Amino acid sequence: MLQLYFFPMACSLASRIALMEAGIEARYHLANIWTKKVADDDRDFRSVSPKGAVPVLVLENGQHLTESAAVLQYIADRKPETGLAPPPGDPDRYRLQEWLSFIGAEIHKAFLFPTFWYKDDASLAKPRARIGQTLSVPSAHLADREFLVGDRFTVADAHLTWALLLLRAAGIDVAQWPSLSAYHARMQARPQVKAAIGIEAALRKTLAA
Ligand SMILES: N[C@@H](CCC(=O)N[C@@H](CS)C(=O)NCC(=O)O)C(=O)O
Repeated sequence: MLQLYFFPMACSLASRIALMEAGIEARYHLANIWTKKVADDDRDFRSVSPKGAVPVLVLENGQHLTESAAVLQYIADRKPETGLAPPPGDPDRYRLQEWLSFIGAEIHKAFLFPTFWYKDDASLAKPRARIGQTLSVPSAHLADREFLVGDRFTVADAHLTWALLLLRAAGIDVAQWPSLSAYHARMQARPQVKAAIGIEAALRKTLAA
């Protein structure tokens, strides 16, 4: 069985959404990204991944896969019939990778990461100045589309759905971009997305900030 190391409401939520949308059963281990302790057994999380960051997907052969873009595509490729990623070689597969990179680098690392890790105004001035321009890209793209890639839900939508949740927590009012906020409402109405968020939001409340 696949195993996912996650922290509630962190970027690993996208991997949980992907697993649930794919109907893949997995074992979930909470890794506290602040204390670097695995909740199950108090192990140092860096013994699972030297990066000390979620997500970490443990495959049946014991290999540990990190980086959301890789983990999400791996999960999608385990169940190609779900269409969670266009097949390799399909031009839309590169569109999927384009969005996964954009969300991971331009939204997550350029804005969300400094907001939640550095917190001070001086470090955040530039990310804050840039985030509007960044979000105008998916906003324009989604003005006349239901999903980021093609005409069905993919792991790129799982990733953006998570990022939009965190943007809200970071004080960004997504209502400024009506197509993004309508998209977010649609994605959150999906039963598996809703269930995944429900599980992690409840778990997060049990942990200190
Ligand atoms: N590039 C990685 C970033 C992973 C990452 O930054 N995860 C955060 C949670 S959203 C984390 O675990 N941070 C802990 C740390 O960096 O020490 C990915 O896309 O998966």
